[in-house]
Amino acid sequence: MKEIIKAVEKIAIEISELLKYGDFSYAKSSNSTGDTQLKLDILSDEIIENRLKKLSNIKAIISEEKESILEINSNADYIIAYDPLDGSSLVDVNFAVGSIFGIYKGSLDARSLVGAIYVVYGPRLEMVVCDDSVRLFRLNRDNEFKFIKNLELKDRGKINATGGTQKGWSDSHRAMIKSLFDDGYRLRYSGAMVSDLHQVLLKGGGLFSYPATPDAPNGKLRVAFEVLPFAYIYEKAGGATTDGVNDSLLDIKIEKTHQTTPCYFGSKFEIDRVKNG
Ligand code: AHM
Ligand code: MG
Repeated sequence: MKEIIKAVEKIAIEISELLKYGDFSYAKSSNSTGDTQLKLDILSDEIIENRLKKLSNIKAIISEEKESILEINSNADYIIAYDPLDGSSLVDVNFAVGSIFGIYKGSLDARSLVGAIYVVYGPRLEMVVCDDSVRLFRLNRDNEFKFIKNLELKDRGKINATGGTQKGWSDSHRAMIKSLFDDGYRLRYSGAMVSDLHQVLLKGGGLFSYPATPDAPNGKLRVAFEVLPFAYIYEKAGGATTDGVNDSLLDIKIEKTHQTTPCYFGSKFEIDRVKNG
C-alpha cells in the first residue's frame, strides 16, 4: 500500500505539471463510454500506467480510458482501477479536476477494496488517502505531500450537489432535492465529481447525487473507477452511500468494467432522506 501511495504522489505531481502547461485540445479518439478524449486524458492515462507498471505488487490496472484490463504481474495482489483525469471537460475553463484510484486486493469486487486515493488539481495540489482512516495531504514548496488532517463527515451537512439532466429527474428525486433546498441547503456543483465530493467532504457533509434519467438510465458515473473508490472513502469518513436501491454503493456487483450506476454520497442524515423519501 505504501508503495502505491508513493507512486500516486509522483503521478499527481506529473499530471499537475501536464495540466499547467500541456495542450488541452481534443484527440481524435473516444473512450469505452463514448466520451471524446482530450490529449490530456490520454497523456494522464500514460503517466499512471507507466508509474504503476513499475510496481511489483500490481496484478492489473483498469482505466476509464482503456477498453480492457491490463495484466501486469499475474502473481501480485493489487488491482488498481482509475480515472486518470476526472472532470477533464472543465480543463478549458480552468476548474479544479482530479484523478481517482480504487485499490482492490485479489479481485475486482467492491468488497475487495482495501483503499482508495484521489488527487485534486486545484490552486493547490491535494491528495486524500483512505485505508482505514481518511487523510488529507497537501503539496508543500519542497514538492512533498504533507499530512494536513483526518477527514470526517458530520451527521448532517448543508451542501446539495445535484447532477443529471434535471428534465429527466423522477418525481421522487425532484421532491427529495427540493425538500433539501427548502430546508436551507446550498447548491454547489462544478461538474467534476472529484471537486464536488471533495467540497462536501471538507465542508463536513451534505449530499452529492447523480440519479438515473431517461438519457442515462444507469446514471453516468462509472462503478469501478469513480463510484466505488468514493463510496469507500465516504463510508470510512463516517458518511453513507446508496444507488437508490441498495443500502450501500459497496453492495453493487461489478459485471462489466465500464458499468455505470446512479449514485448518492453524503452524510448519514441526507442518505436516510434519499432512502426514505
Ligand atoms: P469524466 O470522467 O469523463 O470527466 O466524467 C465524469 C464527470 C464527473 O466528474 C461529474 O460528476 C459528471 O461527469 C458531470 O456530469 P454532468 O455534466 O452530466 O453533470
Ligand atoms: Mg470521471
